[in-house]
Amino acid sequence: MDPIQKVKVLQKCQISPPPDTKDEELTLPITFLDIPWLHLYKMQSLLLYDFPHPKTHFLDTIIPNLKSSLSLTLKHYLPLAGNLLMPIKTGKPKLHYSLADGDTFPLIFSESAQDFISLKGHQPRNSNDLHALLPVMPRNVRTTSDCKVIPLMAVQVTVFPSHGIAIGLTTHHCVADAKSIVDFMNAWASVNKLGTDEELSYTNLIPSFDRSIIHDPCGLEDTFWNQMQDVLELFSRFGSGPPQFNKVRVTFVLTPVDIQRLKNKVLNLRGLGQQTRVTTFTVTCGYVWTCMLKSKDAMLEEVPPQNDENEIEYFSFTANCRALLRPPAPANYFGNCIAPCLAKARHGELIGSEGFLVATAAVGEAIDKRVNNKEGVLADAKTWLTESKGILSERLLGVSGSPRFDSYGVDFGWGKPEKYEITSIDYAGLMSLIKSREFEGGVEVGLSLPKIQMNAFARIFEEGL
Ligand code: H5L
Repeated sequence: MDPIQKVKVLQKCQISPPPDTKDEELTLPITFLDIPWLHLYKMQSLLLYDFPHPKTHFLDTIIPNLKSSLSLTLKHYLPLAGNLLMPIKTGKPKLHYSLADGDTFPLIFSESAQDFISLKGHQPRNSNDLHALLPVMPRNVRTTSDCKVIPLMAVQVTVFPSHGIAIGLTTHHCVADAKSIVDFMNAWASVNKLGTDEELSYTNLIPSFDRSIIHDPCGLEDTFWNQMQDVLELFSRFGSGPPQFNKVRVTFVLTPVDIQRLKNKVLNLRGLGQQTRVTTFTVTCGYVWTCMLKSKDAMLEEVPPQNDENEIEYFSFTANCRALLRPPAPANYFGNCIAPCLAKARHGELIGSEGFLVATAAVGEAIDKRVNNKEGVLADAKTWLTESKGILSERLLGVSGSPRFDSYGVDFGWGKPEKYEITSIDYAGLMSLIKSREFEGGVEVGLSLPKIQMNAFARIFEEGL
């Protein structure tokens, strides 16, 4: 496999909110909903745009516009210019922005000679090729006498002269979930396109940082702190450490027709009176989960051991719980407001003739348990983390992203992105799931797998549709 491609760095900038920003300082406590994500410091995504202009246009117009629009957007998204303050001995971590401390947002501009047309495609691509387009965020910016100062976000904008622009983000998950990050990108893009932040207030893209709406009457904060050690290894895998290279990435598109076909299959397979949640999300996840397990088995040179059939396989994802809290959090709540969900079933059942039904039903049950809990979404929150204790990562597939968010709406004035990739799926057993660029009601599934397994997966996936 080739090494990571190189880019030429053109400029390294530090962007500050504009001088007329009202707050010179902002501190936000870490809530219990942030705690599970405190160790995922390398969430990464990439937006690719067609840009049929020479490099001079990028240098003279695009760079100055992106700098001033980012500054104007940070006025509303101050925590992203700040840091996570992680106490070394005692005390609680917090998010903190301070003008006096000189807090700024890192923005890098670079140039690449890679083949842009190939990078933006769906076909198998070397996973290494995308990583040069993502900013490396230092683990700590500095250490003070009592805490580590940990950066929260960095952006790299790369020009492919006469072909394209890539915007790569590296984000610490403790500051925001996917909904908040997609809102921020839509806000920045809107300010860049229109040259003003005045329109933001009409679009629900002005974030709310009000932590008082996250009630914790049952002491979940203490519970989560105590339980985190037990699941640290598993949770940290999904966005820390080095990416596992020697992989290929492929995007699989499910059109509304494919999705309807999958829904019909479940409806035909399930018994009369059997209640299975049949939605785009459940059938897509159920289908990819079973194809993934079959592709793993297809790579085994020998017949798997008998008891493999009885091993429990797990499928993890999250539910947006803004509307589910009592009282609900606003849709523009900026931070983490997601609840982990875990589906499980026996290996033998999942790869059997009714495996797709079993998988879809298990995903649906995990949603019902959390989202439709009559006692409220937080009713069983004490078990959210311990549910995952002891799970082997080889038996776990997770989801990053969501088709509910407008990833392809991020228009900086150059049209909608040609491609949106969640690149952090290279770190662990993850699939990405976003709404389709081309098909209203369709989805894009991103996978990063060793080449032999990807070939097996692609064959099984196509045959089963
Ligand atoms: N639009 C359209 N239809 C809707 C909508 C909507 N907004 N809402 C409900 N519906 C209708 C549809 O008819 C649905 O049916 P169908 O899908 O078949 O058309 C139906 O209602 C059911 O939808 P539902 O949402 O109630 O149920 P689902 O589809 O079974 O989904 C689930 C359940 C719990 C998953 C869903 O409700 C949900 O919460 N989704 C959001 C999950 C979420 O927030 N995920 C993100 C986690 S954080 C970075 C790189 C990566 C990341 C971060 C970075 C990644 C972070 C994360 O992944 O750089 O910083």
